[in-house]
Amino acid sequence: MKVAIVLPTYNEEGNIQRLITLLEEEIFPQIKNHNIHIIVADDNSPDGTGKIVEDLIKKYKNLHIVYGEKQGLGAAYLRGMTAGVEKLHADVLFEMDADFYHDPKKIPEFLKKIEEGYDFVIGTRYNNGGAIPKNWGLHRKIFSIFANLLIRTILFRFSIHDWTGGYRAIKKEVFLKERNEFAKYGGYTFQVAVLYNAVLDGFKIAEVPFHATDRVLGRSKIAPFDYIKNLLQYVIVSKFIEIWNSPFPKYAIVGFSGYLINAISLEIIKNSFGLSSGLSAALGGELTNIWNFLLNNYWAFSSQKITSFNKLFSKFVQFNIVAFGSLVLIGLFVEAATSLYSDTSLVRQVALFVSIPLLVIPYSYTMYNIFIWKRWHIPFLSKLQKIAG
Ligand SMILES: Nc1nc2c(ncn2[C@@H]2O[C@H](COP(=O)(O)OP(=O)(O)O)[C@@H](O)[C@H]2O)c(=O)[nH]1
Ligand SMILES: [Mg+2]
Repeated sequence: MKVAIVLPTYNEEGNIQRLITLLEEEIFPQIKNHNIHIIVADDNSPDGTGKIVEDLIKKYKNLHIVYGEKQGLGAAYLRGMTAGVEKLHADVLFEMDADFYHDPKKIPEFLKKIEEGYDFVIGTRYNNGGAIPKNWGLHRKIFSIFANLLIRTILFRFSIHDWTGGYRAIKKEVFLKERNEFAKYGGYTFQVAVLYNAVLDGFKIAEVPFHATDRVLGRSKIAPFDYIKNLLQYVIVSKFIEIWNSPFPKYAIVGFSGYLINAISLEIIKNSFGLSSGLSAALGGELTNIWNFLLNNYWAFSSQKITSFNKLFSKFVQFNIVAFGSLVLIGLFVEAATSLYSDTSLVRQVALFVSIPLLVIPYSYTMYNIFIWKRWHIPFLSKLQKIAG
């Protein structure tokens, strides 16, 4: 494969020659099965970084430089990667800092993951033996760990440990799909945005642990507070949009309409057929199940719509089992609340009311997504998911 390592630079005169030499003389010779290039994306650094690279280009034919205005790191990557795809026809693009923060010895491991079929390989500092720089102060360490934990929690994607890091290898297809995310945001928010969109688009993600090392020469260019503010804003807004676009709001409307159907049908059945109250409620309950199942299938979860008649039937049976589980949960909760406090109408009603958002919604939405409509693929439940059909 053709690989382009994009090195963004702004005033890296102290590092760039040493890094390029290390890559060319020590790392690349170990990689025999790929054709590797370096693209320096320099923003007309006043310290003469570009001149140093131009001198090295005379020596290394696989070294290139693209200049541009200083418009932030994301814009520099966009420029470098666009050149990689359009001019070099690269299949794989690397993101890597020019200040030795990212251990270049790890490049072969990234490429191995790509060979295994992954689309997006992330260098991670937070699991499997990865590490943040040892010489960082305690504050910075806590801050860095906490920020990533917060992002993972808000996005509710725990299998990716390092969202903010800038040591990555992506396939050309990922770049072409997500290229608009690179220059949309200030600071390093683009790193999260590119990765998050790749996750939503279903690209296969892998992680490679590495030890980060603080720069020895030159200065860091980040402005921490702006960075954190933009990042948090991005993550919260994006998660909100994800939920908004998911089946969840429609599922909630279906659930509420089901409640109304249940209440009304109880009265209609009782009054028109003269059945006992209990039987009327049970029949109304089953009518509600049918209503909920059909509306969820053809509207809320229409992206995973079940169409074959046989499957519709077996899924409806499963749906009833899930609904029965909800009843059990409500029953247990009301029972617990009344025995814990007092068996009054107020406690019963409050317990019933609270049990819906606390237990029934998380439980049933999860079951629908895992077993009925199967939007979520949970590795350790994959056997059960298969059985569910
Ligand atoms: N082209 C370009 N490179 C940048 C810019 N900001 C940072 N870089 C480069 O991006 C890498 C990481 O930047 P650095 O200042 O070390 O950030 P830190 O590691 O988060 O402190 C280095 O190679 C920088 O030279 C920019 O605005 N334009
Ligand atoms: Mg750095």
